[in-house]
Amino acid sequence: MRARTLVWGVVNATPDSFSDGGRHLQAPAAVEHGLALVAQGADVVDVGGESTRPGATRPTEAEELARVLPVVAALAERGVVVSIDTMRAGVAAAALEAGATIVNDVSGGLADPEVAALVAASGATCVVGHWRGHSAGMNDLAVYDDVVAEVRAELGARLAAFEAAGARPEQLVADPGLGFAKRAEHDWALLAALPELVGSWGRVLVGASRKRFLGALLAEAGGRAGGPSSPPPPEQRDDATAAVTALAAAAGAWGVRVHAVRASADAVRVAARWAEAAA
Ligand code: PMM
Repeated sequence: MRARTLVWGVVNATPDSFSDGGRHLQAPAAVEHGLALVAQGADVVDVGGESTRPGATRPTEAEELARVLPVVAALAERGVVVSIDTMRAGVAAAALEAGATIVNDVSGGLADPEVAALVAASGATCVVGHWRGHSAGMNDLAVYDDVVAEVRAELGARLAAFEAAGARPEQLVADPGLGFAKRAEHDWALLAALPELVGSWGRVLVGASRKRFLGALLAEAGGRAGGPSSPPPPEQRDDATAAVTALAAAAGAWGVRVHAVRASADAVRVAARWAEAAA
């Protein structure tokens, strides 16, 4: 039987995160939020200190470390499986030292080439994302003739670079990078190709939670009775996110990364039971 899709809960330890408005800026509040996500069914808690919101400016490495390390250490201490969401090898190394066991690099090692060597040396699981450039300019890079073919080729090259640096294929998880240098039509095309991506890479993580393409969908005229005519705010995109989770799980996703855990935790269990009955 295929393993159940894992649910990653997001803890954004950033002052400018679009999705939680910086409510978890203080380490104790972020830790409490992470523990609450585990209680709601998260298998992994993903801690990040750099907002990747389109147009966001980057924190210094020292700022990023100060935001994430206390949160990573406290959650790991409580037995939580912690992932560090960072594009910096220095931050990833310190987080692994503090008890994280997974590195989540949305840039797939492009922002900092040292990440691949660190992953190889540490043996940690690593999410390798498809990415074309930092948030400040990424919308200009959302140009594709065939988004699925280009993401497959570009992300395939990043996975190969990790292996060339010494990482074992079993350590790596591929992520198509929804919203990273992608417009809504690109995100939908990649989701539609998920079975094919899973066929190629085995372990695929999907990060659709609260993203712009879901806001745009919900704002479409006739999208839903009584629905909004402009994109609803991020925290009103959680039902649509849970729908993506169910479909991603049915398509064989290894994991989903979400802000609101409970509905997705239920959705992956429904999908697993459904698959079991169909087997
Ligand atoms: N998206 C964001 C941040 N980290 N990590 C992975 N692996 N995949 C994603 O799609 C992803 C990510 C941006 O969303 P947020 O600011 O709401 O956390």
